[in-house]
Amino acid sequence: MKNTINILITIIMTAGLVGCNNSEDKRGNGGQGGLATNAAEKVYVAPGDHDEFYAFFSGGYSGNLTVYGLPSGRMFKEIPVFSQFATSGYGYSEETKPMLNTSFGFVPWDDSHHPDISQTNGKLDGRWIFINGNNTPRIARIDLETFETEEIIEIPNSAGNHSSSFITENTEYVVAGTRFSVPVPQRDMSIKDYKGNFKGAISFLSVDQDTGRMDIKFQLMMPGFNYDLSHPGRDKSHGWFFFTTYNTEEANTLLEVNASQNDKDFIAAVNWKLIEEYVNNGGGTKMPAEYAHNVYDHDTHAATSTMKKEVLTVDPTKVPGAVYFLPTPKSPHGVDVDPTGEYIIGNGKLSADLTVHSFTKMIDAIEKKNFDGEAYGIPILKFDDVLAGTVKQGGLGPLHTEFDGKGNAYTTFFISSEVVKWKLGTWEVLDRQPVFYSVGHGMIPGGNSREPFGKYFVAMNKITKDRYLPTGPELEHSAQLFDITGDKMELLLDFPTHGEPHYAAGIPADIIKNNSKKFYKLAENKHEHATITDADARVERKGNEVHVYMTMIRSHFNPDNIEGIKVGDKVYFHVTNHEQDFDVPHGFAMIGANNSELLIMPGQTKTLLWEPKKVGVWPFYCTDFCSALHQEMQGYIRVSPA
Ligand code: CUK
Ligand code: CUA
Repeated sequence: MKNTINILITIIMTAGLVGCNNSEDKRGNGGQGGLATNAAEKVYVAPGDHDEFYAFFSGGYSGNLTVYGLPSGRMFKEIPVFSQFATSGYGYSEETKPMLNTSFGFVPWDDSHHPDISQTNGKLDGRWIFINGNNTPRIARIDLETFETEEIIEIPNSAGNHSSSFITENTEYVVAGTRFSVPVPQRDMSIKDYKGNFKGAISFLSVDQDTGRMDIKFQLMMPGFNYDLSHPGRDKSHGWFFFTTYNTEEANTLLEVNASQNDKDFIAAVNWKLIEEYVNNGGGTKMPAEYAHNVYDHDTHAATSTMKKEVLTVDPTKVPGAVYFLPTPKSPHGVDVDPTGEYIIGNGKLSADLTVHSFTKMIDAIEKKNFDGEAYGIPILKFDDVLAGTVKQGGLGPLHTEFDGKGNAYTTFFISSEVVKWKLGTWEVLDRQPVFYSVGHGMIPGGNSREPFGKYFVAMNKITKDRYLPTGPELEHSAQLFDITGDKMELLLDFPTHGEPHYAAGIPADIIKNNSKKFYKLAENKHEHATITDADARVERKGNEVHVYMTMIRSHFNPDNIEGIKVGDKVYFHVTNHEQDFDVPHGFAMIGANNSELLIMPGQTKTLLWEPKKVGVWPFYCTDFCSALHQEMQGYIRVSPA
C-alpha cells in the first residue's frame, strides 16, 4: 500500500514539473503572479544610491557565495570560497592554495548550500558569514569586513555536509551534519551491511568570539540515518538544535520505494548544552581522524593549512537527556524554528501538510518520560504529544519555511511552485502566490533569527525556463522578490542568480557597510615576501627556484625587465601593490602560466608560480585597466636554455 502511495507521489511530482512548464501568457497574471502595481518604484535604486539590504546567495555547484543588493537585485560580487576563482587568483595563488587543502589532498571545488550570518543574542551582528561545503565536507567562514574567505575546516567522519552551516544564537557553535551516513572509521565493508553499522556524525564547531576561529568541539555519533537539514533553537529553545532525518529505514539503496517505507521519519532534537557540559567534564572519546584546518591571515596575506589528527566523539546514549526523536511525516526536508523558539516546523517533502511541533510540549513529554519506544537507545517521543498543529492544504512538496517576525510563516512548495503564507498558532493559510518555477528555499533578511526584517521575501527557484531571454540549454536560476509588508505578498522583481543558490542570508546594509575595508595598509603588510620599498625590488635565485620581488603602482612594474631565467626554473613572482587608495587593484598575468592571473588589492602581496617551458623573451602585463597608462603597465622576461 505504501509503495502505491509513493508511486502516486512520483506521478504527482512529475505532473507538477510538467504543469509548471505550461506556457501561459507571461504578460498576463498567469506568468506574473500578484505583481505589485508600483513594482518598479519599489525596486528602483537610483544610480549612486545604495540598496537597503545585502543578500548573500550560496553558489551551489559553483562552490562560492554571491553578494546581491535588495531590493534592486543587483549582483555586487562573487566571493570565492570552495572553488578556484581565476578572477582574483583565489586557489591559484601560492597564498590561497592552502585554503583548498583537505585530507584528500587539494580539492578545488565544492557544493555550497547554506550561508548563515553570525548573531549575538539572536540578532544578526554582521561579523562573519558561514557556509557549508557539501561534497568534501567542509565549513568556511567569510569575514564581513574584507568579504574574503578567512577559514575552511574539514569535517571528518562525515559525508555530504548538508545540514550546515547553521549557527546558535550567540554564534557559540556552527553545526555540520552527515547527509550520507558512512562507516566510522572508514573501512572496506559490504554496502549491504549498512543497516546498524553506518554512522551519522553531527559536529558542533565552537567559534572563538574574537577571531571567529572554528574548532570541532565534539562529534555526536548518531544512528546511520540521512541528516538532511538543521535549525538551532531560538530564545526559549536556545540550547537545542533540530535535525531532519530521512531514510530512517537505513536502506542502502534509496529507490523511492525503499527509502520511504516509514510513514514517519524523525526530527532529532539535540540538547547541545547538556553535551557541552558532559564534554567539559571530560566526557567523550578521542578518536583518530585526519582533517584539514585552513586559515587565511590578513596580516601576512597568506593561508596556512594544518592537518589535525583526532576528534572528540560522543555516543548519544551515554548522555541521558541529550537526544530525542520527534516523529515527522513523509521524509522531512527543511526544519525551521520560529523566532520565539516555540514552533519547530518539519516540511515533509512528500506531503501536502506541514507538521508543527511544540517545544513546550516536547519538554513536557520528556519530563513525563512518555515515550514511544526508542531507536538505537534514543527515546522516540509520541507524535501526538509533541504536535502543535498541522497546516492543511498548504500545497504540494513543502521544503522550507521563513518568518517575518510578525507571527507569520512563509513556506515554499517545490511541486506546486508557490509560496504559502500562514499564521503561526492558528495554522490558517493567509495567502499563496505562484513562483516561476519550483522554488527551493525562500529568504527573509534575518528570517532565521529572533528578529527578522519582514519587508522582503526572496524565492530561489530551481527552474528558470522562459523567465529570461534564452541562453542555450544552460540557464541561470531565477530569484523572485516579494514585498511582504501587506496582507498579500506582492511580486516585485525577477533577477538571475549565479550557480545554484540553495539558500541566502540577508542583512540590513547599515549593519556592515561602514565596516567594509577600503584597502590594506602597506606598512602593515607582514607577507614573508612583501616588497615594501621600491629599493627592495629584486630577483633572487636559490638553485632552480627564482624569487622575483616585484612592486606595482600606476603605471609600472619594478623590475620590469628580468633576465637570467632558464627553462625548467620555478619562478615565483611575489607582487606587492603599492597603491594606498580605495579600489585601485592591479593585475599580473604571465604568458603560458598554467594557473591564472593575480588580482592584487592595494597594500597586498600575491604570488604566482610560473614554470617557463620555452626559450625566448616573454611578456607579462597588468590585467586591470588601472590608469590612462594601463597599457604601458608591462614587462619582459628573458628565458635562456637550461
Ligand atoms: S537544500 Cu536546496 S532546496 Cu541544500 Cu537547503 Cu532545500
Ligand atoms: Cu595596473 Cu593596469
